[in-house]
Amino acid sequence: MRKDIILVTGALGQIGSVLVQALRAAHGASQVIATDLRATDSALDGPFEQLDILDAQRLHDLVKKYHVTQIYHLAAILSAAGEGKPRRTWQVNMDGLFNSLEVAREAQIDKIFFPSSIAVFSHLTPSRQTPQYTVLHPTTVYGISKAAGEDWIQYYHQRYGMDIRSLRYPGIISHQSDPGGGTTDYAVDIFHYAVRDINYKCFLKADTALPMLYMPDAIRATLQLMEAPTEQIRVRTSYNLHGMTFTPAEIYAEIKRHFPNFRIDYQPDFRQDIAETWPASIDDSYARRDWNWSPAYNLESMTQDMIINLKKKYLTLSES
Ligand code: NAD
Ligand code: AKB
Repeated sequence: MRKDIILVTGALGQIGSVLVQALRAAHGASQVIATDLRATDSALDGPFEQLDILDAQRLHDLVKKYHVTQIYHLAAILSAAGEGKPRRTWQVNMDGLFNSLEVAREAQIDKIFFPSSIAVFSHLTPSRQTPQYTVLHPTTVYGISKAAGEDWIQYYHQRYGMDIRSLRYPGIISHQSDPGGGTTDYAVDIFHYAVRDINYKCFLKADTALPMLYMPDAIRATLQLMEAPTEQIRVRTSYNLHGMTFTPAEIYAEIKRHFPNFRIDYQPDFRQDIAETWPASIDDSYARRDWNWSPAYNLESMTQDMIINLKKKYLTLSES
């Protein structure tokens, strides 16, 4: 069996920066090639290459140079940022996916990971316990690109026999990295305000319930999916994935247990309209059944862990 050499696109983003560390811990630092449109000035513990995912030739050259065997294609423009630049978002999200799929086909890459999102759903989708197979009709350019991407990866699997695996991530909450322009970003931002003792202006209404997942669970789900035997992967579009559901009022109440003086006020903007088209909770029974998915964190344990880690982070920053 050949040794895995993994190329990650969008590796400096909220998920990529944590996923690269996890992949390096599992496979060895030199086996994981981090790439991103942005250059990095931080000291990485392994190879990094600047890559615009729209540059198919450079992607091809990097795959050849490093003898890449797996691609984690994370580069994308997210829901809120995407509404400000719909054509660019379509181009990056769709052409970027095609470039990854085509290079993988030519180079006979073993496995590809493509993250989808709860953004594929809409106001026409059942909002509670949203089923795996249901009506989609997304309303953001980001959601449209992810829904189309899910169909394309299934097409490449059926037509070319390629092993492409995917998760519909909910909003991801992390202390290690900042979110990059999504509708669920408030659930990370709120912690940064709370630990610094600053009041928070929330861009969603108090009662807007959304599905969320804590980063350690997101990383574990991703690695578990990618390591599962091929015959266990029965969803070839994208697996529903769920961690927890809460509203801004509920996360505020949970944070207030740690910071009794913390204040929030609600100033909904265009992201409220996006959030209202997304489900409140997700039925992830296919993931549970096929590759034993089960989240470890709930609202209470995630909040506690976020606060411990962000307090440490700000303390270190203030000391440096
Ligand atoms: P992010 O916005 O934090 O990071 C995306 C990265 O892609 C950035 O580092 C950016 O520089 C890079 N990028 C943008 N355009 C590029 C281009 N042309 N070429 C190469 N790189 C480019 O996003 P994230 O939160 O880390 O999300 C990673 C993936 O997971 C995305 O595909 C996203 O749709 C998906 N996802 C994320 C969430 C979430 O809550 N974070 C939820 C669902 C799905
Ligand atoms: C966003 O809000 O755009 C992302 C997502 C759920 O895909 N966090």
